[in-house]
Amino acid sequence: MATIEDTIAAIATPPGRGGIAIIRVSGSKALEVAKTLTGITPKPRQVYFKQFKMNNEVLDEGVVIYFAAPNSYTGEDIVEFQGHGGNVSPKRVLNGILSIDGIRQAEPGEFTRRAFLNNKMDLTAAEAVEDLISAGSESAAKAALSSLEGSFSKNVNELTDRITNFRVRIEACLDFPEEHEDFYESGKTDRELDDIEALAAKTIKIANQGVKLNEGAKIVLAGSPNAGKSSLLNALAGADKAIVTNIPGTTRDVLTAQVEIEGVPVTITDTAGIRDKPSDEIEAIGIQKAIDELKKADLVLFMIDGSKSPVDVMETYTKVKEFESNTNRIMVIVSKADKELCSEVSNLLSSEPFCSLKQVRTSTKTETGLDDLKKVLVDALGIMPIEGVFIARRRHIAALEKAYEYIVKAKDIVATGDLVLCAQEIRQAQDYLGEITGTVTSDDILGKIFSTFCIGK
Ligand SMILES: Nc1nc2c(ncn2[C@@H]2O[C@H](COP(=O)(O)OP(=O)(O)OP(=O)(O)O)[C@@H](O)[C@H]2O)c(=O)[nH]1
Ligand SMILES: [Mg+2]
Repeated sequence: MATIEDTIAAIATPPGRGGIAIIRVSGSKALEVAKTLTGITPKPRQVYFKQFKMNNEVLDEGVVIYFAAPNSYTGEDIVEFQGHGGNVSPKRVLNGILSIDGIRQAEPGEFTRRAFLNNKMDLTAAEAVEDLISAGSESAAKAALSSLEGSFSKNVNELTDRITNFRVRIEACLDFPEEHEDFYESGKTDRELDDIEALAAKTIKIANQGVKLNEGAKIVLAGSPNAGKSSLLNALAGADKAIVTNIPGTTRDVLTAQVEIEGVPVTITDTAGIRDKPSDEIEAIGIQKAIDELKKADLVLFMIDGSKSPVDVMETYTKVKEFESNTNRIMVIVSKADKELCSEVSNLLSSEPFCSLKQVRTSTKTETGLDDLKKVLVDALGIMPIEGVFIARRRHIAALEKAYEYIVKAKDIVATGDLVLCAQEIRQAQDYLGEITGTVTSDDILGKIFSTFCIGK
């Protein structure tokens, strides 16, 4: 069975062609591995150029560095072999290392898990390591780095400290009832709880933005054939990604483009035009795929060709609505603004259901309305540029919201004078905050978190 006592090894750099690959070894046998492969016992933090050999066979040559515990990433002895990149050479070195008795392949995220267990970083920082690696935009990377450097934990710890101080006062009051009046009279208690609530609300707001940066958003272009969806995808992506023709039913497959809107990584998905009578089986499959994409969208841009009499627009909309019932997530794009707006389309747009939806008129030919569209998207996706934003995950939001719920409960109860119950509620809030930074965390949760990490990190 794998335990934390094992010495672990993994290639820390991505597979494929590259100049250098790093093979990392962590644990009590790391130095023995260095000795076996290079014939020397490296001094901590010194660089040696050596051949990496197993049983007299040269596997590679490169640099070996030793980081002695506890001054290493994991807090354990670490040896790094920096050899040649590529698909083969690093694996030969790793296999050589794994053939040494007592060394096993690291599990995903195991180096970082050990760093957490050895108190080198708290849980938000450990998660930020992975979020930094998979950041989809510069803003996401900056926010991840901010969490890694402790800005998220600082917020949570400040909240926890204030709650602890409040608990100390409550407990004192419970132990020494003569302080009971003082507890209420000064108005300090109300102020303290108001401050705690405000800080929790602020932290949730920033964390929500952090989740957006982390996860990005998904926008799906949908509508009747020939409405101009693929043209809009190309315009937003700034590249000819999708085929555009005047033949209805051109797009069959799902196509995506990555764009950045106010720093948030956004995936724009182009889909086959939805109609009742597809021209062939391939188009029918494409339409089904379009419908599947609707279910995953944060926002659907429903495109209507503004230049000609609407055909089946209501039917197509009804279909879209069937799979995206939240109309806050549907926006109407009226395309081909360089041409005159057809009066029937105009009538359609001023009547239900379209008059209740946000509408933007665009032309990809003259680029009219594209800047407006981006502004409206920022709004619709709830993207707010926030100072000091840190990266966050849904589990953090869930825990913060629970903590907030208990803070509000404590506030209600304190007014009734039931301080025992109030202390219990505030304690619950504290426990939820502890889940975020990892002071209160089960093995199950840790397993879930670290299993999504890269191997070698
Ligand atoms: N004048 C004008 N023509 C446009 C505009 N956008 C798209 N078109 C034309 O409309 C036709 C259809 O455009 P597409 O972008 O392929 O439409 P689509 O919605 O992807 O169509 P399907 O893939 O068939 O569902 C093409 O001939 C485009 O050149 C626009 O803003 N102005
Ligand atoms: Mg298309």
